[in-house]
Amino acid sequence: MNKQLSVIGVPMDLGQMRRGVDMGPSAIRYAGMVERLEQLKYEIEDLGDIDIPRPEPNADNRQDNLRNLNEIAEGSSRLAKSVDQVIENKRFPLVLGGDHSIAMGTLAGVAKHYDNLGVIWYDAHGDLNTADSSPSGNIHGMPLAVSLGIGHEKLTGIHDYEPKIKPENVVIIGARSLDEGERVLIKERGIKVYTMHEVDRMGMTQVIEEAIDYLKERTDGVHLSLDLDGLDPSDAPGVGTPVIGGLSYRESHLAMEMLHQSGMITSAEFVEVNPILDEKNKTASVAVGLMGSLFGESLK
Ligand code: HAR
Ligand code: MN
Ligand code: MN
Ligand code: MN
Repeated sequence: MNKQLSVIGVPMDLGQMRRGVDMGPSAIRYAGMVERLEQLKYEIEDLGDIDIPRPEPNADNRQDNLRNLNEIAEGSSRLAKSVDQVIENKRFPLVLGGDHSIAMGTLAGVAKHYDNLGVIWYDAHGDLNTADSSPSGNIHGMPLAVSLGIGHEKLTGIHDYEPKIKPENVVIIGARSLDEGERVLIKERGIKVYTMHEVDRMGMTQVIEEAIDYLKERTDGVHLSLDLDGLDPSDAPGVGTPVIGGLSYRESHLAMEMLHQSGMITSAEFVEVNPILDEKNKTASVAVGLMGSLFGESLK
């Protein structure tokens, strides 16, 4: 793994309705991220936080069932530039959210450096909605669709190219809350999904082994987009849209260790940590624990 990490915070809360997720980057840093990774002999540069535009207070600010469209597009484009530069500098981008809408910007900055970027989407949700299929108008439920080139052009065109990724290069893990339009898209585009049903039947070991084999064949880099709500709310309570029946801390920890051993992860983001909804920074600490495993901590 690239031993030079650049950390980018993205205090974005415009992709959903609960305030507080903009403090996610601070909470993760406060939970000891830098110290944890320095122990693993990484050289870490913290680039601070991306400046996110603020909409007019109390305005509904919705166009075409897309809340805060312009502000999110602008914030994402700033993030994309920063991530792009990090990779240009031959460093590993580690992005801290913020709600999951930031993945549009992260992937925009990452994907142009690869012919076939793979994506592991670790999440309770598919994030495959469009303005038409979205039950909420919340853009954090859309970033995977947008990155596939499906959605409003102000979003699909972030960083001036599209699509960012191909459906056959995506693996979703932990899904247990999929909207009807998302199910249709998954079938139509042939996206590989391990729902909680498959994780329960096969076990995380086999799920990750298969995901690694699948992506190894077809990709030249893999981005990990880890939404903390992929974990069960008992392990990660500080998220805006918790769904019971999720992945345990232990399963997630194992998944991260196996991904480390595969050596295939080339960029990562940890999103949806909301310290206001959290219990004593537990979810941020879980995020840092998972980073420890992803970047090579072991017991021996
Ligand atoms: N699918 C629902 C929607 O589009 C809920 C999405 C919740 N999304 C996240 N990101 N927390 O995974 O509104
Ligand atoms: Mn570049
Ligand atoms: Mn998500
Ligand atoms: Mn989610």
